[in-house]
Amino acid sequence: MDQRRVWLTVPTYNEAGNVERIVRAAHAELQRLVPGEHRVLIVDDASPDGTGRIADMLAQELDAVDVLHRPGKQGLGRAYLAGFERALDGGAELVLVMDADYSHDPAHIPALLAAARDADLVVGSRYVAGGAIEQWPWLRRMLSRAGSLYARRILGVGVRDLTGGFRCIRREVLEGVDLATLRSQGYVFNIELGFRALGAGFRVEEVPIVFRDRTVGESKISLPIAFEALWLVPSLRFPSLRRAWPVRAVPLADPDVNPDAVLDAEAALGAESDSAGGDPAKGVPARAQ
Ligand SMILES: Nc1nc2c(ncn2[C@@H]2O[C@H](COP(=O)(O)OP(=O)(O)OP(=O)(O)O)[C@@H](O)[C@H]2O)c(=O)[nH]1
Ligand SMILES: [Mg+2]
Repeated sequence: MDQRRVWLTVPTYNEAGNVERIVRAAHAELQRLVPGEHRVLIVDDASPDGTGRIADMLAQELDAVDVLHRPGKQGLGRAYLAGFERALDGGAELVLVMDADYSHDPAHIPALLAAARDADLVVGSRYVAGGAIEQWPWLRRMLSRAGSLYARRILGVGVRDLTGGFRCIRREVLEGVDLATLRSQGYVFNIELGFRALGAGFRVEEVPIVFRDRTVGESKISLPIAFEALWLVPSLRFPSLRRAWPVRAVPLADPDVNPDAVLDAEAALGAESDSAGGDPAKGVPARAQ
């Protein structure tokens, strides 16, 4: 496979109205910053609105663009994992991640890449000086803030925007956190990955981003996904709570995963505690404070 240093992963589900614009803009930004050294990977879960076909068209036209088609909607966490695995196989040293709905502006990519010179995980943050959220209704704004504060307090870490999905991740982090045992199916994935990274002693840094509400397409956030966060976050910090939570361990090498394959919880948790047993609350690197 063609090996490239910087991979951008863009998960898509029903983003037919956004995917072309975001991929072209991000691709152009990367071409300017790291010419010939990047790939853009669209991870589409068989979107019924034809996003996958538009993605294929882009991949045909632009050398650096690839598409990973998955058989059905398996959640954002699983899409990230599939993208990470492909990027690592493709020689990625840095893996960028962004949403397809233009909430994440490709104009912030230079700041994320620059920060990754000194940090292992860079989080585009709405909640540090210079960061902002535009055009969100107050309820959404409040829920997001409350969710971030909840995660930060319960986990005892200093990162202000743990749920943020605009990131730049060093290869070593993805190799060091035992991806196969990350459990979150939805948006908690970002919290879990950040918490694991801190626990493993990686440097986490936040750079300010201006986040904009999507103007095209529909949000995939749902009540079950929000509830996942409520009870999953405490169990990240307090492992004894995990017993109540059946773990789905997914074989990473198989893109046609069966999401119903619920493996033995104890076995999966045993594997996890070998690799991510630290408590970031006790040793948060200075940059994350
Ligand atoms: N491949 C894949 N992508 C997904 C899935 N769920 C969401 N996405 C993508 O993940 C990104 C974030 O999802 P959004 O629906 O924008 O969720 P959000 O950003 O929390 O909410 P809004 O901005 O209000 O829409 C978008 O690019 C989605 O298309 C999924 O199950 N599979
Ligand atoms: Mg969005």
